[in-house]
Amino acid sequence: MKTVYVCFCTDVIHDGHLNIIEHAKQHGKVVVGCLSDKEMIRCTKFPTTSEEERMELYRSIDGVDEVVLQDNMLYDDIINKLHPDFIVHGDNWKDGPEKTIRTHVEKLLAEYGGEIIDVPYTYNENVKKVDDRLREKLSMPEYRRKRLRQLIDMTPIVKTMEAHSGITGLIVEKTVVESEDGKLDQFDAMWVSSLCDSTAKGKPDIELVDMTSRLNTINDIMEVTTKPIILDGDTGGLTEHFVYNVRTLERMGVSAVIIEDKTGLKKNSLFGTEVIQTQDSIENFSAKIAAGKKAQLSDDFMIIARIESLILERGMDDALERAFAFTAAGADGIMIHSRKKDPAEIFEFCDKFREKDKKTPIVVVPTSFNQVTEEELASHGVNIVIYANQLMRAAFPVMKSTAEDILRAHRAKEVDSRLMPFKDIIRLIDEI
Ligand code: SPV
Ligand code: MG
Repeated sequence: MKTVYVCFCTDVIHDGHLNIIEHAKQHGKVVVGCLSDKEMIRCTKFPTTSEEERMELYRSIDGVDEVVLQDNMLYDDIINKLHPDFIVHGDNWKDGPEKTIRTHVEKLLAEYGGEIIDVPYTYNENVKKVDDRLREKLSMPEYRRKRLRQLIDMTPIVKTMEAHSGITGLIVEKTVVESEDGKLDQFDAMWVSSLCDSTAKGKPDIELVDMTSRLNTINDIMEVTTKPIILDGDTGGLTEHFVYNVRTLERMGVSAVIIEDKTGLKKNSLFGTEVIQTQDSIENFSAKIAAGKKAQLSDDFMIIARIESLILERGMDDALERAFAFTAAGADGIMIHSRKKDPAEIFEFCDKFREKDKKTPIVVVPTSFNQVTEEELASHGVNIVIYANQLMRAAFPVMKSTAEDILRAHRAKEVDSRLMPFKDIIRLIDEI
């Protein structure tokens, strides 16, 4: 009896999956692999059911003889263990990002004479409906909100990219690449930066763009994406206002708000001591955190305390004292910021914090110490890395030079080669 292997990475079974099993059955004993959470997050959609529930679901399909866990999206573990004679997959993996996985599998099978069977992908109304439903489910507040905490537990480091509009949200949502280890990779979460949200509106980053406007930006992003959102909440404003905003944010499905321990007119941290900035007292800021936590209704929402001691050159001891005080006041995480060119002080903070606190998530924003890798940060106990402004900063110079070149040429032909083709825009934006 030959062994036929099929990998599933879905929470819902539709006609397409059943069709694959039908094909697989004809070639021998059918073993279905359930792609592990960790790998599913990196290459496809976020799971809305547990590994155990998915395995149970696959076991219930007629024609499935055995279900195993697959812990490597490239199939190495499965191929080494099972030596399947055939691997059956929808032929959609012949193109697009998944092509790299198919090439890898083909190479592994060739070593012992195994074969790939590509089954024509099932495109019909039912399959589309199931896929759409799953996407919609992921965008619902209760799913989106808890996803950040789930990611902290499931991934070595939560890779977060800034989004300040629907279109930048779509880029964070949909960008998938083949990474160095040959696997696919994508961003886990989105940061709605005060700097980028303000800049997109042509305004300075001084809490001038009010919460109503920030909520509109979040809503634009939420309309077209499913990934979790971390809001840059500036100072959190007055405690009396912050408590209302916490309720609004959690109701919308935002996963976390990060508030910084500054008071008075807030200026961007990257100015450091070049401008006047006042740090809040430990007592006041702790009281703001505690009030926010008391107001919160769901268990999932996170209030993360951002410490500005290193930015304002108040020293490591002050940063650590604040970190422990804010955690004691109820903060669900600590963001430590620095504008040094190298990450030494960030590493020192993380190491010292982790000596006493092994669990509270640490967030960092490597804008100025940008040589640091995600792996290095994770090895110092960092849980969330935020690329806080790169999409905005990438777009601006190109838009400016395009405007200048059209002005100079008195026509648009000269800039055409650098523009995105219309059909790519259509592909990026889904139609219902
Ligand atoms: C932001 O993105 O608005 C931030 C991070 O607050 S920083 O600009 O580095 O202060
Ligand atoms: Mg900010």
